[in-house]
Amino acid sequence: MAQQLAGSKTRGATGILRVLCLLFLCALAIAGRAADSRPNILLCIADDASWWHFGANGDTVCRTPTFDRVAREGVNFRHAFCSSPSCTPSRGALLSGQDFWRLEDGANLWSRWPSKFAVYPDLLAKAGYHVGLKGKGWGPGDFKQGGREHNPAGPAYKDFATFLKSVPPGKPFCFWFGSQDPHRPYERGAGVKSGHRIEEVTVPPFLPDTKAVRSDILDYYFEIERFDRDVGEMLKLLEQTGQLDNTLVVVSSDNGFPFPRGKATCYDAGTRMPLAIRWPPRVKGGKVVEDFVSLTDLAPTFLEAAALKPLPEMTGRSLLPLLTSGKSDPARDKVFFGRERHANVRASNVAYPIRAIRTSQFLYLRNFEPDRWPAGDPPLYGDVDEHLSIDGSPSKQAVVEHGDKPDVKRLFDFAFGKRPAEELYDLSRDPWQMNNVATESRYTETKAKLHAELDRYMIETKDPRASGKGAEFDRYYYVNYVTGNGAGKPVEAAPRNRAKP
Ligand SMILES: [Ca+2]
Repeated sequence: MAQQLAGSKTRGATGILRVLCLLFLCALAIAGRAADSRPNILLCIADDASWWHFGANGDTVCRTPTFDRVAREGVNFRHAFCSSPSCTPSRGALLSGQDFWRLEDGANLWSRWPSKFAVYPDLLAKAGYHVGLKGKGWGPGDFKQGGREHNPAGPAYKDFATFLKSVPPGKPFCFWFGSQDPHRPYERGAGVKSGHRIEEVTVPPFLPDTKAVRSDILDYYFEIERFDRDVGEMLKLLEQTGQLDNTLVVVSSDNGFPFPRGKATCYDAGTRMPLAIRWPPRVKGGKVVEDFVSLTDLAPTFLEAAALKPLPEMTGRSLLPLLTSGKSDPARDKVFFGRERHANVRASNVAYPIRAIRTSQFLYLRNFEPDRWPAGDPPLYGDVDEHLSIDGSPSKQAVVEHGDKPDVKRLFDFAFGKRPAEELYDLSRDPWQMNNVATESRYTETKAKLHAELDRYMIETKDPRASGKGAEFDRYYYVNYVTGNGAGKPVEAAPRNRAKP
């Protein structure tokens, strides 16, 4: 009897165990299905490409069929801006979803990444995503001094195919493809060799229209086309493995083209970014969005797409409502950006600090240190193409070497001359932002309004420049081991920055 009872108890316990096991497996299956339904996230980011130079944005010379496809089958943003027109702070802002001026060391080029700032790839990894990086992630700079083992954009993989093979079954992935195109240096004449003709090029009015400049622009196009082909290969892989449609694909850039008055400036050529997003299950294709968005909006977008909540410290706002509803958001009528230190190109390694607000009609800039040289100290003016400051790019040479000629002098001043404390451009009359109307009385009211809006936003987002602490940015360490104004030596850091963080 006792044995029968014991037997029945054992059988009872076994039955309960079986039920528990079944429940556990069901829970796992449900969790697995939930994980399956989350989208993969693929960010493809060019290095130094401006908004204009993509087919879907109106360029008739540069061939970008992949970008055009993503734009056509998804959403093309016509007013997307980086947080700062410089690789490191732009990428840091994108990864953290915060305005670059909130990132301490990370606000500068060749800086250290402070590990206290959360980045979306880590948050997605914690939520079960398989995360990887190919190419240029956050940087240039040093993330190891901040305590990280791998780049904030993800652990590095040889290529996308290798990464895809490493994704565990049932797990969504998050991948960052950071091309080094179209960053300088260029192979001279590559654009012409690839079949382009220099007569085809439209030279923006802030550059001299010479053969050398045209050829330089074609070399830049050659590299954008290579970036576009690389992205095309990745999409093909996703298509072949049946994963394309459940992948949120983003194609963009980190800052504008590396030409005078482009990269490292807060004019549109430095800050206006290509941005196309494709995600068929949630986003109807063929849409063009005019709302103003920032690349800081991407991190909260990715988190929301993965059913996570954006962090409270993120100043960017998810683009999902715009993407899924197709309705314009009246609050997205402006965007803010700026810059601190780009290359080490001024005495004492100081920055050229700018903060800016861009609306559909106006660009308003505040230059906090107008006595400094915006593009770097003469004679090198090295901020435009920092590690080429010795020989310079053909376009920079065209401006610098002929700066004493009357027709080029104006362009030289635009690119390298000192600037007043305030600049205001009326884009309805001046799309290339070459006629500063800040001192014209008819714009007094507009200027005051934009000034106040910029102030308000800087205070709200705790910009050190808003509370008189802007000099902090100049004291952050400059991890420069490529060049620095041609010196090629690490720059001495301020004493408090010499210690390990
Ligand atoms: Ca860049």
